[in-house]
Amino acid sequence: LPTPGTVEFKNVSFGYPGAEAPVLNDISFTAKPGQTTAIIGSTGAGKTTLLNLIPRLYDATEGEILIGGVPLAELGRDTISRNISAVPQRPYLFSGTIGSNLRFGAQNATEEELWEALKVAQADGFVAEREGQLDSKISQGGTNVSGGQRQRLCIARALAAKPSTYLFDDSFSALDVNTDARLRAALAEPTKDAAVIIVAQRVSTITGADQILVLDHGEIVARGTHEQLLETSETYQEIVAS
Ligand code: DCP
Ligand code: MG
Repeated sequence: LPTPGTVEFKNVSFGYPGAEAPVLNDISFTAKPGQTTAIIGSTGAGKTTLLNLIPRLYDATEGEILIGGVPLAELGRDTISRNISAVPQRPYLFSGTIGSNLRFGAQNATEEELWEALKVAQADGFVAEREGQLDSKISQGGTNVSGGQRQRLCIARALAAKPSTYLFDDSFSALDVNTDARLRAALAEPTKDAAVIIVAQRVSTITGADQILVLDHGEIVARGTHEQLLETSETYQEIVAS
């Protein structure tokens, strides 16, 4: 890829099959490598839908999405999944072990690399305490770990794949504020050359983002840094105040 990681939306609209109204309307932005792009907005605004278009869970109805300057349609599923790590809003673990879950998308990762990913994800502590550690069993759906642990294991899995683009859908909301802050600080180094797109509920998660997109009813109603949006966007002020 010419500029791996860069995600570009060009006038993208999307409606779910069979639905009357589009869920996303004329979305344009560029998420650059080395930068964090945050998406914030009320429930139902279309944040998850927007993220899901990037790994082609759905295809845009209008407009175009490019990764590294190449339209998604020309990239092929393998290239897309090799380049993108997505942590979904409801993260999922498979039946197997912690190690096998982390190696999904990183088959050749060494144990050392897995522990490194766990450390960044603030998950090394509880994994070290489990009997068998990386070999400890995970039940289907990950029902034998807590929601916050599941979220952190899925973040570690995303890191272990070493992609050029990271998509985090509300991945930090189940964490307490301190763990959230530590995790995001730890993410800086491993994601420094990647394009990072974060959907967030909490403003504190994204105040440091290079670019914040405020999504409302499927449209980007404002964009800028935290400071800029505090000055310019009423919608953003309302989110901050809520
Ligand atoms: N929608 C739909 N069919 C789906 C998923 C969503 O019709 N399979 C609709 C429901 C919402 C709109 O699309 O009206 C946007 O949904 P999103 O899940 O994209 O919204 P958010 O991610 O912004 O909401 P939340 O903050 O609750 O996660
Ligand atoms: Mg969502």
